[in-house]
Amino acid sequence: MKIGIVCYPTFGGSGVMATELGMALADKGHEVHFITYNQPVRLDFISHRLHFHEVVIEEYPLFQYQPYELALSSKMVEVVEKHQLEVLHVHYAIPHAYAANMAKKMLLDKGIHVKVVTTLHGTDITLVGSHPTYKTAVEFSINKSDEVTAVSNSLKEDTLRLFNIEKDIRVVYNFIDGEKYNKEKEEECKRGALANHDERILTHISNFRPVKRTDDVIKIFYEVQKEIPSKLLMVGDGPERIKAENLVNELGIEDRVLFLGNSDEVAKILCFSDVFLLPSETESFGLAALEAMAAGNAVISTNTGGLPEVNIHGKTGFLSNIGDIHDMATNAINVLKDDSVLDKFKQNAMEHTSVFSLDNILPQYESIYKKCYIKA
Ligand code: GMT
Repeated sequence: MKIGIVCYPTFGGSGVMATELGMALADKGHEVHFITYNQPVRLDFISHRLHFHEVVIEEYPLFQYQPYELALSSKMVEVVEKHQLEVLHVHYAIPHAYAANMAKKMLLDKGIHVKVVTTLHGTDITLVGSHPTYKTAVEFSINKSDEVTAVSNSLKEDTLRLFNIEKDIRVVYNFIDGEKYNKEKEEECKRGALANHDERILTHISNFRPVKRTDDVIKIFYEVQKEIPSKLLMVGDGPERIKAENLVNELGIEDRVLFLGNSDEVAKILCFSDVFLLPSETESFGLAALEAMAAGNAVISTNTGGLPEVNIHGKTGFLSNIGDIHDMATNAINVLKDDSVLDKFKQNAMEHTSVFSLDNILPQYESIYKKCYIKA
């Protein structure tokens, strides 16, 4: 099929997922066109079936806010027409689902039919989307999409609770390309570059927004390092980073915590690590936790949103209430203090990722694309 993918081209999970999906679809013989304002960070042009179309915004002094949705809709119309795309698969409802539905209407006026598949990822529903500022437009875009998917049962329930939804929402979990993580394991993991051989490594990866509670990550680690010789890797960047760095300094653990910034070598970094920390306020799925599990990390997380669907309490890691630093630190210490316990959790975590394998998930999206046409 000929598929257009619209996403945020950044390090955020929805953009990462959309990019991995596009590359996997191209590998299976589909023609995939990314329509975004930058080349997606994880996009490598290993296939001649992958294309990237940049959405360019013309700045005009009258506008306090540049009308990105208009530029995006116009670009979608242009690309669909030129390349005869059959489906526009948009990731993250705001503003992508709205822009895609407008593009669909404009194309219909020209006698061109394209289907819109919207994948809901998280804060497009829970934090931002349901805010009165956006709610009407988000609800409209969801109801007008040909197919709607959510990345977890929890997100589906949140969507049905927060909006007046007239469509079926199908749950399609995020996926993982296990091959990538196995490859890192096979190549020698140069752990010694970051920690002494007797030290454990804990990792946190996020966009350092308040919802990730990065201060809790530092506080949990502070308790852990009192009992277990260890290092903490903080990967990513965002508004809370300076605050997290200040807290590390206040607690006097600068020599134990490394801030690595944004990285497109997440698989390499995770291969060093033993435990992944994700104490989020809300998390519709927790793609970073899944990636960590694939690299053999036990996960210490909160029990919010879709996290219990990914991280199985007592098997792949542990779940705690939001803000319960003591419980999360205790769980991490219990996992880390004994080699055989840690190995068991790591093994379980890796095994559990088979539920989210590319082989399981990709056909679900392909059948959704086909279903749009069968229904028409
Ligand atoms: O909603 C966000 O925080 C942004 C979004 C993203 O683009 O990174 O993250 C959401 O989508 C990810 C991919 O499906 C999920 O793994 C994250 O759990 C989800 N974030 C939240 O729900 C906070």
